[in-house]
Amino acid sequence: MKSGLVALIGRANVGKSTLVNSLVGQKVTIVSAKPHTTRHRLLGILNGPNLQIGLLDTPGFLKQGRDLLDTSMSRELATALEDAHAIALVAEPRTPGDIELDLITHIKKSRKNAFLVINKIDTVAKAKLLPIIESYSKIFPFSEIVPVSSTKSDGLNSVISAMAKAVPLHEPLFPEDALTDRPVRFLIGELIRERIFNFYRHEIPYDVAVILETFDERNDKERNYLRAVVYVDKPSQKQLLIGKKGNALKSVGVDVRPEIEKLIGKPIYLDLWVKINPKWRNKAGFIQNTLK
Ligand SMILES: Nc1nc2c(ncn2[C@@H]2O[C@H](COP(=O)(O)OP(=O)(O)OP(=O)(O)O)[C@@H](O)[C@H]2O)c(=O)[nH]1
Ligand SMILES: [Mg+2]
Repeated sequence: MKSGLVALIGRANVGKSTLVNSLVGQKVTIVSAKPHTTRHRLLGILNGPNLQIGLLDTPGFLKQGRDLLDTSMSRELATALEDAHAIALVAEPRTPGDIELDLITHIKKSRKNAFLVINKIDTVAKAKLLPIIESYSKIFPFSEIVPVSSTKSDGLNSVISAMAKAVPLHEPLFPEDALTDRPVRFLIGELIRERIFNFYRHEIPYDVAVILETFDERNDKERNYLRAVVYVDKPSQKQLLIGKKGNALKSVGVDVRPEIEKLIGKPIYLDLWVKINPKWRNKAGFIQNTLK
């Protein structure tokens, strides 16, 4: 039996979270077309024959932080690097840029086994891959270079075998029926945040945090009552989020409800509120609360 932790690191938006979900076989971490969607490290668990991998999804690499949220995201990434037995650098099918070079420096310092996953190969012609692979292998001796498409589930078996080689012989680290280390309360807040990342433009998603304040799980009730608060930074953002006659916020609720119901296996009543918490991105205690 082999079991260990693999950290997936990389530039924002390269598809780390999509890859984690594809490998776990279920959605455990949220995905959006906007960069810096993931804010906390999160464990997804992959179980295979004689193999269990703890996949550490991490926030996209930030060269320079502007506030405490950015600092916290960078710390989450650093901790995942420390905890992991091996590292998967995830990149887009392009020659390495500044961010990839910085991350390779971190990998070198860690002295851990590292392999490269080139994701989104469905977006480029095959002929373009070879020069990209060559330029990466000149920079660092990756144990393997694996081209994949996470959305098309293409090449996933090669990723799993690269991971299997990189983790130690060990009893399973986690219960075999677990999919993630995060409590369901956190996952529900994340699903709501994912909708906001996908529904709203400009800076709104980046200034939004979601906290599930009430999760009434009583079995005697036909529906579970959930109260979630969406925090924003400014009054103008609150207006935009709610929309005319509350229509925009209502659409978020209608869209996310079935997915929450699927997650907890019971119909819900979802009460969504918007509150202003000025400069929350610089409040350590509040940021910590978004993790629970
Ligand atoms: N075409 C294509 N798109 C992909 C693939 N994998 C991910 N994407 C898209 O890339 C975007 C970013 O995906 P995420 O999984 O959120 O990326 P991430 O690296 O976790 O991003 P951060 O959390 O912001 O660092 C989404 O729109 C995904 O649908 C892929 O293999 N092919
Ligand atoms: Mg992510």
